[in-house]
Amino acid sequence: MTRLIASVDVLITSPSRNFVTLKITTEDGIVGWGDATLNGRELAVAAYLRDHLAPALIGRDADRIEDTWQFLYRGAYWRRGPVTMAAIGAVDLALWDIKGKALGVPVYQLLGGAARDKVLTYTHATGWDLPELLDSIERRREQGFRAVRAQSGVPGLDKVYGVTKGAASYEPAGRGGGPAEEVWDTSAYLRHAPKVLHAVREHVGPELKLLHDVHHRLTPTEAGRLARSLEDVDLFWLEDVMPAENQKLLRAVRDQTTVPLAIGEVFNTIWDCEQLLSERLIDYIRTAVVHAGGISHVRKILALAEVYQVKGAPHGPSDVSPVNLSASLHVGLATTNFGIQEYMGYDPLVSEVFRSSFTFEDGYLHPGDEPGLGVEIDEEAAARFPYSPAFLPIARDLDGTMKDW
Ligand code: GCO
Ligand code: MG
Repeated sequence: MTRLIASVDVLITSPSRNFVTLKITTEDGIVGWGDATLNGRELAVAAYLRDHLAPALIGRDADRIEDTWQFLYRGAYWRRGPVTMAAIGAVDLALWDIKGKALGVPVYQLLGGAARDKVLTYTHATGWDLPELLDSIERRREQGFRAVRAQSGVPGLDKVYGVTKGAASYEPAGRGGGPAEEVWDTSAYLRHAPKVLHAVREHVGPELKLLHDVHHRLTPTEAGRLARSLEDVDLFWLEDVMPAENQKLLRAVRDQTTVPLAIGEVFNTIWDCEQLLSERLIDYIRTAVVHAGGISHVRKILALAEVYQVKGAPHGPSDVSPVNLSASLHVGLATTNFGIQEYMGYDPLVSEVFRSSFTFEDGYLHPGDEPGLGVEIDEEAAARFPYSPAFLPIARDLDGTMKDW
């Protein structure tokens, strides 16, 4: 029996921020949804899907997920890279959604069934100064979170990526015609961050899991120093201490500290992760499901990670859509070496467009038991929120040199 793909459509909608969504419809009327959002480069993925993949997908058998993945990956010849892999990931998600709906089961059942009852999650807490940060952490705890990523401002700097001043809500990409510029001072950060994280641990007590994201900014020497100064804080992880592509240099950090390290949100294939996993330079691999070729490919990354006792902890900020979050939760529920899922919640406008069946309770998420991925898109609502260009910021050193942000 074959279930042929009848149409492939790309929706771009902006309920509070831009999302690209793929819709695949089969000849027997099943609709599968995929997320294709790549923050700040949305239209590149939309064009890749619309102009290059859609024509080749029509008439193919929607049930052949693995074959379609290989067809798109190997067939492109120009492989890897975030745009290609997000586009393939979107198709993969939509096909898993279709298969679940066709069989009447949630996707996690197709992945071997639940390997745990619920998926541990962490969220973000930010504050420009310590009182604001502690306040933000308390609010997260009251919401039920058991794990919190803590980020603060740095004295002397005007802005720090991911840290909001006052009550402003978090949104990394700014609307407008180009990126906002931030000035960065590594010395000031290295003087300040350990004090803040020690004070946070003292305030919250031993139970709460604390995470911190360095966002690629340090050299191995600086990263080693920071990690050593944080040994007593008992971090759940220290994330992206260095630019993620400098893999062999991570050994220098690893040899100096027992703080668990997490890396990989900018990776998109198993080949990007291979050295970090096989040399066990990290404890958590952060590839987002959609950005790393979808469920089919991320399962392979996690299988490789399992060999080295590394856990999956997919990137899941509010700049990937509920379709991706849901896919991540199906993988999380069904994969033994899954550690934690990032979850920042969504602006209320997002739920006008994306009707999701995942649930949050007491610090854990569950994808729900709807057939497929469990997220439906209201296309009329989506049309009310047109795309508007947005850019991720850039950072410069005090002397004006471009810096990893
Ligand atoms: C995280 C990330 C995000 C990314 C953002 C880029 O750990 O959640 O570092 O804040 O920077 O998703 O679009
Ligand atoms: Mg990060």
